Amino acid sequence: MSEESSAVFRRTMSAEDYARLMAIRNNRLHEFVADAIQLCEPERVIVCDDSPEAVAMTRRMAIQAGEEKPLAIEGHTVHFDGPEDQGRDREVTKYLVPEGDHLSPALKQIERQEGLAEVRGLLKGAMRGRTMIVRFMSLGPTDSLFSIPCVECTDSWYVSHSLNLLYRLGYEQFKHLGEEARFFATLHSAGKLDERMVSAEPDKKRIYIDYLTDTVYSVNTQYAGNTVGLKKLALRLTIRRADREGWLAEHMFLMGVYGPGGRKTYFAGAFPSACGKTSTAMLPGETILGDDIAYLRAIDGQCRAANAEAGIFGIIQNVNAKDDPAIWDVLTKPGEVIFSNVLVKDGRPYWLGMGCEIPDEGENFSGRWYKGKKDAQGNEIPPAHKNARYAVALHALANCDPELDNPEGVLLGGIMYGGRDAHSYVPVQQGFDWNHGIIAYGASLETETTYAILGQEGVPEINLMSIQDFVSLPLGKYIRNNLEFGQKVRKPPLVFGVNYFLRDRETGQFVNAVRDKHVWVKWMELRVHDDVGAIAAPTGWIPKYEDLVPLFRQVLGKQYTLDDYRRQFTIRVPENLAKLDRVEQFHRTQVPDAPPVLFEVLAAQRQRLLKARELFGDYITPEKFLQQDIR
Ligand code: SPV
Ligand code: MN
Repeated sequence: MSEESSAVFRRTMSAEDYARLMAIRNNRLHEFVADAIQLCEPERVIVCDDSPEAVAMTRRMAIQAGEEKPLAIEGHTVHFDGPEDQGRDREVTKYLVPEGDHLSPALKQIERQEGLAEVRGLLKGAMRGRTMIVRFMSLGPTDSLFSIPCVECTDSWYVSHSLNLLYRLGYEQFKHLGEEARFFATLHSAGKLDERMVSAEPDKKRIYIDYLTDTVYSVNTQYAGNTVGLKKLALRLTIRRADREGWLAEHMFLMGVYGPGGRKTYFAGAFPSACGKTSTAMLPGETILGDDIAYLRAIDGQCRAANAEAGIFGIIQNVNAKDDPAIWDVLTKPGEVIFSNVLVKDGRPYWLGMGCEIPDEGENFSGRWYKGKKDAQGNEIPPAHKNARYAVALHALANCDPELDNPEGVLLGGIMYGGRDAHSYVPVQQGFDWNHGIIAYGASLETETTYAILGQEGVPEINLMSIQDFVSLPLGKYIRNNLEFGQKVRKPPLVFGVNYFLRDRETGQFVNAVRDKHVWVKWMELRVHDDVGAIAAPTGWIPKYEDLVPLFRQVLGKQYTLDDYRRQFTIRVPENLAKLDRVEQFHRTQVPDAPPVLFEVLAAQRQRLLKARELFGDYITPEKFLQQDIR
């Protein structure tokens, strides 16, 4: 360590904090922290270890500093982000690209030196008069093949408190790794704050990712997706590391699903935001290992998966007692929960679609709120933001899976990809093989813009594997890595496509109820063990009616009619051909390095659809494919 760094530490740290930092023998770490201090000029620096005292302190300080307020229920707090800081900000989140390097044009980027100068300029002196908190965490279970050590320097107690809930503590891991710790680093400052302790200069918000040094810079923002470096910012760095090392880092939940005789089968699932991801992972009676980011590795010929995180930062729109009992339970009983951007009245949080009366006034992300309040553009402000969130540790959930921290991860039986597709894909289907599933469901994943985008409702948009925003590699390379992964394991997980948003062609109503997804998941579980057969349709294996009837009865107590089945599983040839056109067009124009096999698999799907149309017409009830193998 340089003399200069040492002097910087002594000037800003207590003897205990200094000793804690020095106990980690890692030169790059010391230089990173020293640089952060010199750049941001905090009044003092606190170095946290894994002790319960350190953890409790950051929570206490978040309240004391006014970044969070306690709510009526023990352990619950609320945090507000500014009106222009309510979600991940695609526009100002950029890769720093070194000269001579090239990323896909689809990715936001800035020349590295220029970007560094800009973001470091904004961070200069940003922590004057404040405390910088140094946190050590681990992505993936600690002391395992999956672990990635991470350090975050932040001036936000809210961010530090969120780290407690969402990740595993990693100070001890850093200590024994020493110089071997190949860590990711985040430097964050909330920037100038207003009287509500909210970032006051959203126009100066920048989130820049330096993949050359595995460092993230974030400034003038508080929304956790922009500031908790271990979340999507680290995911972008992880994808590059996984690419170099031959494994996969995915935007996926992990869950355990019970099958006959009490056996448990693990599934991963990729869904774009607000497409049913967390509510699938939280299905009552099953177990959850994670709701956002999974690492998949081939270990001894098996596909094993671990959650990068240890908590949930979940959307809290339409969470109600009936549809999401497990989430509802943890959000309404004592225990540590951080709510953000909900409506608060008399110490109680309210959110959209919670299934009860919402007060006419209170405090929300806009400050004091009353019904009819308008923003600067004259638009009515909703009581809670639709991207309002809760943060909670997985261990706080009654349905948390006991294997969450297993250093070897869990054996993965299946993967599901789900989008928001009103017209074409059936509610559940299984790929004919790994490549077909990855391409026809993952690389073809479409979602639809919602009412949130003015005048654009229902416009389909490809979001490859639901991870497109975070793929820091050429997209074709990323697809190839997925395809090749299937060859590294003896029995790759089965790949399923699900669609909770299919609508009736005549009425426009959803063809499924919210909880029907539970039946699909149980069907997948049976498929993994070959306990039920399936019908080969042009787009994949689909369930047989006689297998769904008992599942609907057992899982939901519902009578499942042949009419329901036909409405849900009729193959819509014109809509599927149109979807194929969009998918092909996307890959031809946006993925210059798409692997040839991708187009072969899509062409084969087209052939099957055309053949089916010739035999049976445009809309084909599933039983037809019992008579004739369409492959
Ligand atoms: C998502 O939007 O996909 C999230 C939350 O999981 S964020 O941290 O904003 O990425
Ligand atoms: Mn996510």
